[in-house]
Amino acid sequence: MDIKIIENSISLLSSLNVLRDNENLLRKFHLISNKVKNKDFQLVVLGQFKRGKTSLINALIGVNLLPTAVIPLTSVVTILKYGDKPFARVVFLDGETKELMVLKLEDYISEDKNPKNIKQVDKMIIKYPSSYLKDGVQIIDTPGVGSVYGHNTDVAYEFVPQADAGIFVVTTDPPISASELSFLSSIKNYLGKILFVQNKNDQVGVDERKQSLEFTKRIIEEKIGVKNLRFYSLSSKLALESKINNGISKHNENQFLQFEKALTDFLNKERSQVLVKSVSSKLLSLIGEINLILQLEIKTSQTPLLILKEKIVAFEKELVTIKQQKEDADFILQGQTEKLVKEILIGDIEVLKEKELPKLLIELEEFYKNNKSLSGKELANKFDAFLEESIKRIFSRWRKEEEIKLQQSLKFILDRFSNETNKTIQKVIDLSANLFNINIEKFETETELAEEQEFKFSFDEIQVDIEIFTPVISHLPKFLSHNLLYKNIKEKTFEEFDKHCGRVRFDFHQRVVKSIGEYQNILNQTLEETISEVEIAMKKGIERKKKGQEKEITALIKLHEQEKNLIKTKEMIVI
Ligand SMILES: Nc1nc2c(ncn2[C@@H]2O[C@H](COP(=O)(O)OP(=O)(O)OP(=O)(O)O)[C@@H](O)[C@H]2O)c(=O)[nH]1
Ligand SMILES: [Mg+2]
Repeated sequence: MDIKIIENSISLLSSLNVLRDNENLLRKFHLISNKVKNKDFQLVVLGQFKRGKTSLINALIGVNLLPTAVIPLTSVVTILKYGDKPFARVVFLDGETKELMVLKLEDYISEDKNPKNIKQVDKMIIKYPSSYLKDGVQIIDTPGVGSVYGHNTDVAYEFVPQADAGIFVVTTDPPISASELSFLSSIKNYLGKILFVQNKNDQVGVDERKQSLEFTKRIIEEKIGVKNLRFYSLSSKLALESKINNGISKHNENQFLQFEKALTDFLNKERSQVLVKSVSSKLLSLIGEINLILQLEIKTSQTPLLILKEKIVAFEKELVTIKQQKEDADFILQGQTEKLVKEILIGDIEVLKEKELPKLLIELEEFYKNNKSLSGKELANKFDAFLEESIKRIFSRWRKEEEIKLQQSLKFILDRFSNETNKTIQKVIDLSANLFNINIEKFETETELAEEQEFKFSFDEIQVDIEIFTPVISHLPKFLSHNLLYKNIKEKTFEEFDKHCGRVRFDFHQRVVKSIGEYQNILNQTLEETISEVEIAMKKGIERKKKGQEKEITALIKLHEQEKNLIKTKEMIVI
């Protein structure tokens, strides 16, 4: 289906009075139409280290913005978004952020200045005024796979499933390698949404380029079983140079232009597919809801006042029972959630302690051996700093991992809460439809979390404050003071480790409970909205009756017109 159909149906729906006069329906409608307007689209650039991924991005946007080098460089995911002015923000693993000068990017996203991601960077967000980044497109630079830095490969692998489309970069010389093949094979299911680039073609002659490409394609076909992948052969280096110097290298420019055109077409096509997929079922569900309200308005207009009032009383009475059943179900689920979270947290904290505490003690011993020559005061200060840094490192990394794990476990609990709410919404719909003998086609009700409402745990900074030095120590001979300090710091290590275990457990538990509460509120709000939509439709029926028969007939004609338009809109989407 074409995105145009979605846009047309949205504009048809927006003209319906039944929607415009119903605040709750209107809110749901805006949620969907904003999704179409503002949908982010993530285009991820992938490939082995040094194939020129970052250079390709620079060539696309036409400036030397992201750092490139001959050694494995990009070490963290870098997200480029549209912005009127250049802007950069680094996001750390513990959720902290820092704004940067765009020129200083290298300090955080290069393997050289941030080896093994020692600065604990989660990602870099850059805004730039490039036409590629308009309409919500984000270009994402990933660390290269297959370099000596294994952690870089993990980052790239993790990113593929969540991206909307990708560009895979290989080079002319060397052609495809074993690690590139194994990467491709692991993302085989996603190949349909990936464009392929043979970069650095300026380094060899035309014949060699062809040879290299034929080899790469043949190997992919043989080893992965995918035929006829379309590759774009180009030179990012020359393309960037020619963009900066206003088009000196004409030959290369044509090749690059071809790629840019393909990319634009691909983006348009993929973007609309992603949107159509995410929006069409929501639109159908909204149309089902609008239809119910419309039918209710039509039926209430045709029902005598006395009977109408009786039906409204019956509706409210039955509603009390439905709400009570929902509360009971929520209560049980809440208890199960608390239990599950506690069990996961307690288990994981035990594992953390078993794994990390002995390691830390060995590191401490090593550290002590290397610093024995220091004075008592100096050693004490070094111990303090060592422990502080270690605790922060261990717990901030663990918190990040645990957050992902808990998010996954909680997803299934949240789904159960959603199901419960959707069942209740369905009961309300059935109740109102049955009361007025409305024959409506069944439609899916779906309450789901918007991305920004998903579980997010924002934590305070990890605070560690250690001081093991006491004035008495300075009066002791060195061997005694050092032994004492070592003993003290070991005790402190146990103490601080335990303290932080308790703290993270408490913190996570609190946040999970709070997030579930917030989530339930959102779900309950959707339920209340559906109830209120139905009530409004019924009340409108009473009001119309009070205005007299003539007005009622005109209103009915208008309602039937809207019914026709609604059917037309539905047919557009279903076909
Ligand atoms: N000759 C030539 N060199 C290129 C081209 N594209 C990139 N390079 C060079 O190749 C090297 C690697 O480029 P990068 O863009 O840093 O490669 P990368 O794939 O991002 O590397 P990692 O971030 O380490 O994975 C740099 O020295 C670039 O100047 C090209 O089209 N032609
Ligand atoms: Mg790079």
